[in-house]
Amino acid sequence: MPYTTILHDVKDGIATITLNRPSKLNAFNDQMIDETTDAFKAAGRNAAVRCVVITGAGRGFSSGQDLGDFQARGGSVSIGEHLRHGYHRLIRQMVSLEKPIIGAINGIAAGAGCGVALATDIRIAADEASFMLAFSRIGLIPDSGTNWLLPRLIGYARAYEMAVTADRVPAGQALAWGMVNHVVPAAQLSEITAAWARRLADGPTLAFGLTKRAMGRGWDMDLDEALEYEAHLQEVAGRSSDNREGIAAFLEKREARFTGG
Ligand code: LHQ
Repeated sequence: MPYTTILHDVKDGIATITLNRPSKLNAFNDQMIDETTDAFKAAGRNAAVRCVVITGAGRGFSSGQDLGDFQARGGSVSIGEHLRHGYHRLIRQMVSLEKPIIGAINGIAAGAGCGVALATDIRIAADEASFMLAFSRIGLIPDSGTNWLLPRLIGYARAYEMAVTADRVPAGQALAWGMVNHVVPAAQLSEITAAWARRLADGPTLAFGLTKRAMGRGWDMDLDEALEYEAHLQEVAGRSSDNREGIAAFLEKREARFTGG
């Protein structure tokens, strides 16, 4: 599918998705939701892709739903259906993608844009980035998985405060709260993200994917279930060529050369 609202590049095992409606701080219209979902789906299908990076063009990561676009429909669309057919597919696609996703958060991530940022696995924020649950400013509740993801990351008290105040949380605060993994100078975001992407794309992709599955499902399990699930997934990882290569490399005192299988 030819994309018009995102830039999409696949090179050396790394797929890069750039939200590309900079004049609106990369607000999501229907097309951008569909194209982003499709790009993540394609990353899942392409065995050559071993890491995905998502970022925004211009000074924003994403300002969430394009409110002008939604308003223009004059109330003809139910918000629930819009979410079900749009953002839910996108968030599910990201969370279920068994490959690491890096969020290179270059600027503000607001509303559903914050939800998309939270659905990445490793978040690297520029020092000028910020996060904002803009929803309550327009009389809505957080959506796009935010109510599920954010309290798990930073705890209920902080998440609820972010929701009811809709205040901007600067990158440094987000780091202190555990919302992002790293904060870097804006001018170095691309370079540092590229180094992270290289490292992850050179890793044992199957094990990275199964780890994502184990941790994602583990949230809702008791200890016995989680232990059993780990054993089941480890059985799978233990049959991979990367497991054999990792052990051989250790014993031969050399760097492992993982191929992802
Ligand atoms: C925008 C937007 C935007 C359109 C900036 N839309 N143009 C799901 C289901 C259905 C309905 C509702 O929503 C949802 C989920 C959601 O995402 S709800 C939350 C939607 N997002 C927001 O409420 C955030 C709205 N934006 C803002 O509050 C500000 O733009 C922030 C705080 C993000 C950035 O502020 P500034 O840095 O001061 O930038 P700005 O406001 O000047 O924006 C730059 C341009 O981008 C401007 O256009 P203009 O033509 O005047 O230069 C804005 O109108 C446009 N823009 N966000 N969401």
